[in-house]
Amino acid sequence: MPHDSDSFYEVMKAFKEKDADADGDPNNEVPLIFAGGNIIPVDDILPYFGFYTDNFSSWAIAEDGSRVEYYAITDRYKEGLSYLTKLYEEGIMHKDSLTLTHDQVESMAQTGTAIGCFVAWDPQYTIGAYDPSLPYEENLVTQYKAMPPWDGAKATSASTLQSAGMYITDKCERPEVVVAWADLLYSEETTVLSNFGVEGETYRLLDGNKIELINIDGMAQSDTNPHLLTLGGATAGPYKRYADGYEMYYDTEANPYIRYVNEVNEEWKKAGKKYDPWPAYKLTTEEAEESSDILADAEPYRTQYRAEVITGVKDLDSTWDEYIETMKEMRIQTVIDNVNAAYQRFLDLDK
Ligand SMILES: [Ca+2]
Repeated sequence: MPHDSDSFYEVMKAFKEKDADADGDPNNEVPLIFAGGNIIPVDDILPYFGFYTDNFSSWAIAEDGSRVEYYAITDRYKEGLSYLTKLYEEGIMHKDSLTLTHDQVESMAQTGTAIGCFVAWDPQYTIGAYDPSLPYEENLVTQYKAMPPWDGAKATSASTLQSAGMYITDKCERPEVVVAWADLLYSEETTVLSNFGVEGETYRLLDGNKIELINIDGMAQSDTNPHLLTLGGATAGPYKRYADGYEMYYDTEANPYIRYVNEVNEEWKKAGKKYDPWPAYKLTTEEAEESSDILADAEPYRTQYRAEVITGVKDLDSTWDEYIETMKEMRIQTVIDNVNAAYQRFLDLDK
């Protein structure tokens, strides 16, 4: 199991060169792949380098916790980019990793392409759901193990502490009805419905308070939030997320794989290898508006530059200074200041 960038490189290289799937063709393996076209950006490798990032954002909390960095203009990001460029150049990273969608990666994996490493919430999303009718070892997904954070790094945690809001338009004639409906989102009944669906159809109730998911074809059953009722993107919805009186029941005899992701999560937590969830700092309206105007230019520029460097259109070392200069002209420092003002207000709450 790789434990730093060098050993990861060696393992990926061996996967590529030594005919990992043993079909006699040493060139049909995919050592490393991302679904960068929609949900799995190549930046997902950065936490392994010790980036304390929020999911899917370009921000990282500095090592001493004192401030938030727009990581895409830091030297350590430059090192990460250089590493990704090497993986691309040498054919270790799949050449379409910046544009492939998750569906495409999933279909490659499930039609026989040997993939060495990929990113997913649960390996079943990419490799295919565990089939309890087959022996454990014959399920391809069981051959994949979660790679622990590299030396000195930790894994990111979902940003479950982010605040979410609900807005009512001034055209709404009966706001009290909307608010009453919102109240329902915090009831135990609706929480169970939104997380687990309908009793008898998508879950079974055992011993009065144990919920077992059923009939969720093709979905990884270890996922306890199967998006049966999605509100506001499901992960940051303005509603109660956990049903206090219930617990998940897993039939580990019928499906010994079902708790794999949870177990890895618990193991890393116990070993101190998980960052705390991101703080719920909040920008003022002015800070947010100004920042989003600037990021509307800076973010596409960041991803464009990242793609050009990785694919070799631009040479990293000779264009980096110009990239930083352009970011400064786009006033990225103003966004950094705004975000840090909000972060500081959050830290001050503890005082
Ligand atoms: Ca092969």
